[in-house]
Amino acid sequence: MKGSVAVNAINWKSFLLPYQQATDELLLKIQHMSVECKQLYMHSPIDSITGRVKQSTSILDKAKRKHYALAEIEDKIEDIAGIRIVCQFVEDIEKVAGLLRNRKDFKVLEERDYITNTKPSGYRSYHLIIEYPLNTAWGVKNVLAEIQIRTIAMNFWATAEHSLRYKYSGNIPDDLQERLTHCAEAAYYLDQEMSTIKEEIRNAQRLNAIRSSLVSDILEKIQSLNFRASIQEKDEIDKEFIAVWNKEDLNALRSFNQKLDHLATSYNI
Ligand code: 0O2
Repeated sequence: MKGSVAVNAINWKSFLLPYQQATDELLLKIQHMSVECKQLYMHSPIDSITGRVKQSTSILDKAKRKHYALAEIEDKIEDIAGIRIVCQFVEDIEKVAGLLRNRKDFKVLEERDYITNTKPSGYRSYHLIIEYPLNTAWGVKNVLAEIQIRTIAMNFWATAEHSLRYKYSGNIPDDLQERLTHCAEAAYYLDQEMSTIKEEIRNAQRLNAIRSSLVSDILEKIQSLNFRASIQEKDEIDKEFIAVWNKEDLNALRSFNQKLDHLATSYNI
């Protein structure tokens, strides 16, 4: 490895600490962004989020592969702090990228579109390289981080390929590579097919979310009525709830919920 800094000159624990803090903060902020979307639009373009700090061995491997001096690691390896956002549909990727571009708590330095420009390996994903101003005990430190945005299908393929690439030290046997290429094509078609029924899936998910929030609302009301209603009334409420619940009809649940509201008002709850 070129450069003059020896491996043992790096205190890895303190070197990685700001990256851990940046990863934790970004993870929390993006999780909240997803919760806000759910509250506002009844769904979030984000299916799941994970974060990780690159291990020292992987940092050294990458520095060696890219011929970086150890002193250059901080400026040149952009994915020491890494966030991965997984979406259900390809269209969600641009929505998430848009939300991230609009944020004022970090700066997007570069965008890498491996979806339009699929890598020769078959890798598809959208990457944002960001500069995150981290408040530390010693002041503000600008930390580079990579945010990868991809679909569930892209993620399935990339995770599998990553494990194989690691197992075979980058030299995946030809027959396996060929099957991986077929899998990449299958993942691409899966994404396309899922997009064609996206609206139906979204509507079903919306209805499920409304139903489960209505049912928990109803159960809470039944609970509070339990303290005021007579035994006979409680019995009737229970029976009616079971009947309405079994109908699997959203409107029936809604009117039962309203009935409970009236009942609660009559009991001054
Ligand atoms: P890890 O273990 O995931 O952290 P390069 O590594 O040279 O291909 P570069 O210039 O560092 O790429 O940046 P790029 O292209 O944005 O890639 C950074 C990360 O994207 C990689 O980190 C992987 O996580 C992912 N990635 C890029 N290409 C591929 C690929 O062909 N297959 C898979 N499975 N993932 C890929 P690391 O450091 O390679 O690995």
